[in-house]
Amino acid sequence: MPTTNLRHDWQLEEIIELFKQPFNDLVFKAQGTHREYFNANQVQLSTLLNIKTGACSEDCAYCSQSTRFNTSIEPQPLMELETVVTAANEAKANGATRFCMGAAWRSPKQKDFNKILEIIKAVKLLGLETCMTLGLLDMEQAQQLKDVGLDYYNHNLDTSAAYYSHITSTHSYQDRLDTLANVRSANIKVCCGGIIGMGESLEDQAMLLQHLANLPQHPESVPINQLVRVSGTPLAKAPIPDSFDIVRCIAVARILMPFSHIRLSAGRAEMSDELQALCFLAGANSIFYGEKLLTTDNPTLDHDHQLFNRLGIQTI
Ligand code: SAM
Ligand code: DTB
Ligand code: SF4
Repeated sequence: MPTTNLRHDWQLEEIIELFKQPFNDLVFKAQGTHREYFNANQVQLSTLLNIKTGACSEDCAYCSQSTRFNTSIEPQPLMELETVVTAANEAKANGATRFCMGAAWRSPKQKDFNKILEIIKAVKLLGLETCMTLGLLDMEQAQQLKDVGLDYYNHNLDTSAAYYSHITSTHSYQDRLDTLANVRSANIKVCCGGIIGMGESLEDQAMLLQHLANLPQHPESVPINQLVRVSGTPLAKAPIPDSFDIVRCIAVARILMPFSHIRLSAGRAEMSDELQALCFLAGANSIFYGEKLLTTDNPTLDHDHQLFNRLGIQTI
């Protein structure tokens, strides 16, 4: 598939103009773009497993796993290899093609890193694509992950650079950009997106998408999460965004990054089937599939199968 005609020079005003188009025009344009690059009736399935839970030093305002907030999460150390492999096998049997493993760390420590490398090797042997999200990485760590065959690294920008200090004070936007650059230079595919519903403005959403689209190479996967409002976190009572704004965000991401998988990520458990269908129409072509995200609930497998059957969507 030719990627040479992908743009990396999006101006903020152009993106805001896309957001402000009439809804039908925007969704029609996004669906047209989607069809140029993808089968519009296929959705990719990624299953998540939290391999290290809670007790994270960072203060990301949305996160159930920060040690700074009083949430109901019971911290758990890094999982044993066998437990991860059992879960990966189950995900594969249920139809997932990618297995994404998350750890609540600012960055991985050396003592855990060798175990992480063994986990990647074992999950790859099952014939699944592997994805890890472990926090900040230096170049050497990224290279070590690549050497054992890691396919994707997830590291979200979460919001605009301008709004980031409202969300986290313990690391910077630049820290996250440096990690993304390290992952890219190790030749690992990039999974990078953000969260909607943290009190950010439309301009912040546009700036986030601008940043992603103007990276030297578009992320191969772009997760768009709707905030899951976790009790005990500073964002527990954030207002729920207008459903149509989620669809607009997906549509703009699809237009800006036509060759990327746009993943309708966290928040599906609170979305109607009709809203999810609109997101697929706007160009979302991947989901997190499995009854749990990291610490919160996702739709049941039965519910997702029924939805895809009703929509005539084939899963890959
Ligand atoms: N600690 C690592 C990091 O911060 O990159 C990896 C795990 S972190 C939980 C992965 C991503 O999950 C975050 O960057 C955020 O985008 C998403 N996330 C976490 N909690 C969320 C929530 N309550 N609602 C929506 N997305 C959330
Ligand atoms: C991403 O963008 N969303 C996933 C994954 N990458 C790691 C995480 C969503 C977490 C939702 C809240 C929770 O379950 O704790
Ligand atoms: Fe820690 Fe990641 Fe949660 Fe931030 S998002 S508190 S870094 S687990």
